[in-house]
Amino acid sequence: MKVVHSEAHRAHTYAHEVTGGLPTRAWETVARAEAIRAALEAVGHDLRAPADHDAAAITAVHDPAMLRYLETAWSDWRANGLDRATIVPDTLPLAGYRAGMGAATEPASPCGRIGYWCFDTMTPIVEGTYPAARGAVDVALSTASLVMDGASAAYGLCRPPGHHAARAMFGGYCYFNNAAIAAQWLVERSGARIGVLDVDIHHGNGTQQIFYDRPDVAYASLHADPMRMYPYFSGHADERGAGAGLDATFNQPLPAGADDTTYLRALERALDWLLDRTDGPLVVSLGLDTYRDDPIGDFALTTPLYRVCGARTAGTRRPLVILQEGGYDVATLGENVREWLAGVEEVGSVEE
Ligand code: OKP
Ligand code: ZN
Repeated sequence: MKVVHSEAHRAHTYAHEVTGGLPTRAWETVARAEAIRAALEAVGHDLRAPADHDAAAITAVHDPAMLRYLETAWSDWRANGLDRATIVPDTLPLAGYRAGMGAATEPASPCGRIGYWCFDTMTPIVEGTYPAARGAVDVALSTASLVMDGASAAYGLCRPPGHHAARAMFGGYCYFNNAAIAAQWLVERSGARIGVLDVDIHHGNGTQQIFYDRPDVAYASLHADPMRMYPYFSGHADERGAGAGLDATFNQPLPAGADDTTYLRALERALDWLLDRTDGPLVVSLGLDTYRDDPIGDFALTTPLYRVCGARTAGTRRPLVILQEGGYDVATLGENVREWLAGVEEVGSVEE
């Protein structure tokens, strides 16, 4: 299968994230993407670098002011004489802050700006963050191009991931929403109704929000119930879209310990639902943090199940734009991605 991978992710690196106000080890690491790359190279997948894309595809789904923020955050921080290695927010404009008083506006202070745009403390900005995030978008768009040019499936090794990034807010290790940018790009070029299948254990709040009121991109997600897991504030089963997008969002929150059988049944429901509502390519937000040993997940999936999931997804016979999201057990991440893609290839008609 054609695999797109960028070196730019390597400069997005930091030792700690902030959990519960304290520095804890970073889970979203360079080693994750390198483990995947090594595993895919080892079985002979066809790796290539992405083409550069201009910012228009980003501002088609994100607030241009957020793009400007991410582009300038590091130099602004430095220009203000702040010399810490990472930028993390400490003051966040919750809905209650300005309730009844109109929306918050972006302040001038770099410490205020990060709280205005970033919704959690686990998504630091370092010097290499912006180039890496742009690289991940390039990966997503080059993967989508391969599919528009006739590939039945292609895989983009996006890092950082994207599905928590909303129109005007980033977080959850995500800066730009790679999958949403790819889906929007596909809508514009194919004129078809596009599906997004999000199998990361965390709800893709950003992707859901970006398309919530639209019928042309249908979003289906299987994830840990937000009552117990990050991102906490979205992903309930009664969130089904709004306005013209009503019934174009489908959430299946699953219990702790969800096993292969439970998961496969939910995946099949999501695929049937997507087939009914779309007629074009599917974008897959591929998170492997559903794995039984994932350090931040609580599902019980096994490696062989990923091959079955890939095969069932390819069984839709829709072109697949498969984009990497989470997955934090570095020891097994490469083989779990490899197995998912092997399942796709087993269904056939995937060139190379
Ligand atoms: C990004 B993606 C662990 C807290 C983790 C952030 C999770 C972001 C997941 N103690 N919080 O969906 O894999
Ligand atoms: Zn995740």
